[in-house]
Amino acid sequence: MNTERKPILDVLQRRKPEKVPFWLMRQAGRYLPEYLELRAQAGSFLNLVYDPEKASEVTVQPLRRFGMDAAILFSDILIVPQALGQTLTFEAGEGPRLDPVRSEKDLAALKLDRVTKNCALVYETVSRTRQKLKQEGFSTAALIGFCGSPWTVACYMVQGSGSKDFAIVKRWAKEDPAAFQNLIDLLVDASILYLDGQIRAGAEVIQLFESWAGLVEGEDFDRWVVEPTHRIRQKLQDLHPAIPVIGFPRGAMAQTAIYAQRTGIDCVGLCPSVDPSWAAVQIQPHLPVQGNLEPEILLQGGSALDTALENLHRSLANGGWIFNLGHGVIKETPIAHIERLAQTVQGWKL
Ligand code: 1CP
Repeated sequence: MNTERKPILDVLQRRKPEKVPFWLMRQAGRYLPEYLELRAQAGSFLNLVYDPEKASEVTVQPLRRFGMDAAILFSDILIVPQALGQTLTFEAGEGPRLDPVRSEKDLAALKLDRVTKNCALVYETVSRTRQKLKQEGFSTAALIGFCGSPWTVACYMVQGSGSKDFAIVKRWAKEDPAAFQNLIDLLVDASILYLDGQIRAGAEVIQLFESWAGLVEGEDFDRWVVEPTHRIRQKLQDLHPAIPVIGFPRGAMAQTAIYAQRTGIDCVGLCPSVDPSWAAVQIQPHLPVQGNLEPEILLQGGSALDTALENLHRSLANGGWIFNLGHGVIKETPIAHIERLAQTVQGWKL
């Protein structure tokens, strides 16, 4: 029998953990020389994602240095559109490029029945990562699988790239909500298939990235953010009742409380703009939270980092809490700053 407890699962399943568990969004990545080496060997980001040996290595790398309580699968939210048949490339230094989906005809070219086959190498990465974590003695670290939430993935699919305001997708959702709903419905189904595959391969926690939650409000927030997330959560509950789901509605501000109440998720990720003392009162009595150190403060380090860590601890340590950043690690972040963070967080008593 495995008697070793995983602190992150303790928090998510509402048991008292022995410590404050921590991990960092984008913890695998370009601030680590060992990542850059494998990334160079792979030749491109997508080659790295679809190479299970290298991708599982990259997933475990940050734990070897810093001892996080979770590893997050090395992949990307745009793997789902690619698996549906949309063309995806990553231009060096420019981010993703997709052939945009803007009509019912474009939508008809996407096929749900390809998803499982096209994601087989990602599932292989998940199972290899579980093996590596076990072999290397990371017995209290959990493996997090993930996907982008439908609204956020639709933003990239329709725009065809990153954007500040995703004006084209917002216009489509306003002008022809019935057609846009078909894209969202397809992404709900594809996300369920993809996450089911990750869980069967060994993912123990799921995170849903809703990076563009802040672009919609009111009824639109309900229809395009809350409702699709709720459908994914419900179906995973039916299929895998023991697997907790973290939702990360970046930029949702006060709507974070609505998201936490109505989606059925088990924990809400807070972005840096959410005041932790607000979250302690509004969210933690109902749900554990994850977050939310400003990545720029980690980049800065020194006494600013120490003070920010202390403040977060004071605000959030009395409720369910997974320590994390409020967004991804910035690639210029010195390794010494992450070591300092890890040491501080690991030293906290509960
Ligand atoms: O080497 C490179 O140039 C690729 C850079 C890179 C990396 C390391 C991209 C391209 N994606 C990733 C990995 C990644 N992406 C992970 C791996 C696990 C980890 O966290 O360590 C995860 C969880 C993601 C999720 C992701 N991809 C999100 C959601 C989180 C967020 O940042 O808000 C989003 C929006 C993307 C899209 C994407 N992929 C890559 C880039 C540069 C972007 C952003 C594009 C943009 O909006 O401009």
